[in-house]
Amino acid sequence: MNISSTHNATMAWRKADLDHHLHPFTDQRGLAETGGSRIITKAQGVWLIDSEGERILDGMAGLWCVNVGYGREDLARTAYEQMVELPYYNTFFKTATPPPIELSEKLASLTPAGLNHTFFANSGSEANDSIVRMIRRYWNLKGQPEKKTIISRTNAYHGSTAVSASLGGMKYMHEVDDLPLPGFEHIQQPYWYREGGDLSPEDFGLAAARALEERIEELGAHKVAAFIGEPIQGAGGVIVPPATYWPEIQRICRKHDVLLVADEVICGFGRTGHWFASDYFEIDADFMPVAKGLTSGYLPLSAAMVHDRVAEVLREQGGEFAHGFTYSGHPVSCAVGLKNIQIIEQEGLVEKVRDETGPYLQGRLAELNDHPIVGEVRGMGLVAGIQLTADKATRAAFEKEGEAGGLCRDACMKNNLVARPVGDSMVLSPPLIISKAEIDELVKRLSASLDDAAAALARK
Ligand code: PXG
Repeated sequence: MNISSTHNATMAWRKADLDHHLHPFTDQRGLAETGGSRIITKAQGVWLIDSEGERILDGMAGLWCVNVGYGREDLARTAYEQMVELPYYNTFFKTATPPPIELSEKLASLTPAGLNHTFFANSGSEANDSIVRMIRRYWNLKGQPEKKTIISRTNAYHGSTAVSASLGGMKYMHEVDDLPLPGFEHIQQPYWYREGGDLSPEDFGLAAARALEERIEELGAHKVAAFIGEPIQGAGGVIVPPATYWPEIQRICRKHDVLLVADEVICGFGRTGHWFASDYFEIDADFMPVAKGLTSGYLPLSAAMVHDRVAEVLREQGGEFAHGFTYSGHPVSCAVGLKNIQIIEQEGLVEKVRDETGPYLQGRLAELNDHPIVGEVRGMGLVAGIQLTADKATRAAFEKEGEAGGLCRDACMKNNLVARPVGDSMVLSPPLIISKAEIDELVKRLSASLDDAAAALARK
């Protein structure tokens, strides 16, 4: 196609998109007013290509998911071959197909000790909905039907269905349709930079964890079913809890007989330089939802991992668990998941992130600490948050929350870098195959975008 015909195609797609396509998490009128969507047509490695032929560095791996990078023909071949062999069969009525069986066996060996049972779904939200149903079922079977409340944190993200958004602690999501549903409570998040005040990070980590114990005691432990948390909050702004946080949460859950859910939808499959962040934080979870990096986003698939101690009750005493989806254990998604894990293993991507590219990215980003509007760089492996601040000494927020992040995002877009603002933090989560040279390019573009954002703020 020549330049004008590619441009005409872009305009036609944009118009049809605006006329007919309702986007997730999007102000549709605002989208129209700013000229419509950027149309991504191709991708290779860490690079996206749009319908105008621009090359964009994807610092977010799609939505935190394309761990093995774009353009993997072996994943496409696996999907093709499985579709030809057996495109679909269900796992409901005493049948199974080989891919979900093999993938569940593989996941049992990869995930932390005891998480040996998999329930498949299609998204992180569905995995979390399924876990809520299993938690409620578990306590019913244990003869404690009053134990139903689930405690989460403010600014947590666990999905977008009515139940998973209730688990989440995003106020602006709750405001959409009067969530959370009854039975979901939220405590403080372990966000030292914004909420730690004068406490050291370690003391604040303990205090934030003890908010769980206080809430359990307020509600009565006999009413509290479970606690859910992302080991590192992703969509909330890449919030890495102080080292004191998770051991204390673990202690409190065990003491009060409260089940623990570690939401690894973002952290899983090498993102932090470990197979799971639970390995690093030594979280001994009863449930662990995974999605995203499970297939590197090539096909939708999620898994609710269930610990032996819970599965035993559900399996031995439960009878039929009346829950499931048409596509639970979809053979094509599961075959792609297996192949994706094989790629991560064969290419040593987890070790590469842990020993090479993770420390390299974190080190290069730490240089941005000197930037006038950067308050803190935090992260682990290939996930990072760059906290913007109006005052480095007092850690003060900008007057208009989100303005600095928005300006920085716009500058990143102009500089052909995908980085996401969360309030006034910029977050990054590039594909795990990113090279050191590409990390240099990413940091160069981000640094230029921070300059642009600081200049725009100064003009205001
Ligand atoms: N748990 C966590 C920790 C997540 O990050 C979900 C569950 C839900 O997964 P599904 O597959 O239902 O989307 C997520 C998803 C963002 C963004 O902009 C983050 C997510 C999804 C969409 C956008 O940061 N996380």
